[in-house]
Amino acid sequence: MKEKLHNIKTRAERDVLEVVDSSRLKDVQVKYLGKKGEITQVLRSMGSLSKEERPIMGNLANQLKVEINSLIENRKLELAQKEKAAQWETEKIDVTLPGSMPLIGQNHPLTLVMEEIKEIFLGMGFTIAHGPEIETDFYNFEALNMPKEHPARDMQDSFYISEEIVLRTHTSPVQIRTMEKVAPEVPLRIIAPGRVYRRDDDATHSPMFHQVEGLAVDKDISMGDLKGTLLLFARQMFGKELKIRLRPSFFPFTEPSAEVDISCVICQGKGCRVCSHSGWLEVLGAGMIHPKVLEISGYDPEEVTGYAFGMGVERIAMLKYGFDDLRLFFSNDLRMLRQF
Ligand code: 2NL
Repeated sequence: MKEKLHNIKTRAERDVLEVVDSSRLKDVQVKYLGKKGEITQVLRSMGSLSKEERPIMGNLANQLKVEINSLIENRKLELAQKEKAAQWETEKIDVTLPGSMPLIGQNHPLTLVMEEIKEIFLGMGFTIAHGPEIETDFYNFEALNMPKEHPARDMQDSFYISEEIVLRTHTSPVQIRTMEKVAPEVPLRIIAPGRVYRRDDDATHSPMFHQVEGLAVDKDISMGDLKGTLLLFARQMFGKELKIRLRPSFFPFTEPSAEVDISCVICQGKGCRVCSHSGWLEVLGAGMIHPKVLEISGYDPEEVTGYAFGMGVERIAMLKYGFDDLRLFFSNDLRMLRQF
């Protein structure tokens, strides 16, 4: 039996050393120390020994059991270390590699221009007014002196939700709503920036675009106040030396009405391709608020007067940044957006 134990010891030592994967150590443990393992069987067969031999062999077998157990435990630690080292090798991080830059967003050029326009008018004492983008026929057309069959409605072909509900075609309804709220109090000076919608789609028209309208209502507001305000605006927006001119025009909601030009920002009025060799660029529409519009908004046109103006933000941004196609603003092209 002594020999048998010796033989078990030799094989167990070899088996433990041959294991290279810690999950296989369990097999060795079962083979020698398990319920049906070799040592267990030896211990069970003690019955066949003499009284004198039994404790000696029992002792030797138990000792061997402890030895094999510690062989397995040591091997287990050794393999765990090796496996950890191998894992470190494959998952090694090179801390000297350059990091990956997080994508940092920036304002859209239209947002920048919109902010700039707002800042200029805030600086002149205007406040900012907002209103719904889905409007009633009354606020979008009727209150602006454009009754149902008025031909001016054709120029603002609209998106109708129902017969009485439209996507606003300008931000004028915001101004009507504000006047209704404030009237008959004066002075009133507001701008109404925001998205507007028209059934148009080509290189210079988008079905959604941005407008800033503005108005002032007070006793004795004149066309001179309008011209002075717009000159200050144009000079802050495009340059100190710039000139403006007003040409007669027509809008149903202003009387008299004017188109407002600025001297060409490209050629300073000498004439170039951008201004079609005229020296002037059209940037705004404006006029004195029609008495009917004042009246429907709650003001007495005998007591107060007012001017109003409107501009397309895309048009201003195209001139400021030299864009030739308005669709660039809405195509989400990072090559363009990253330049701002
Ligand atoms: C343009 C022309 C304009 C107005 C807008 C306005 C608003 C009220 C009363 C009277 Cl509540 N007028 N707005 C007046 C003249 C011109 O816009 O070319 N916009 C892009």
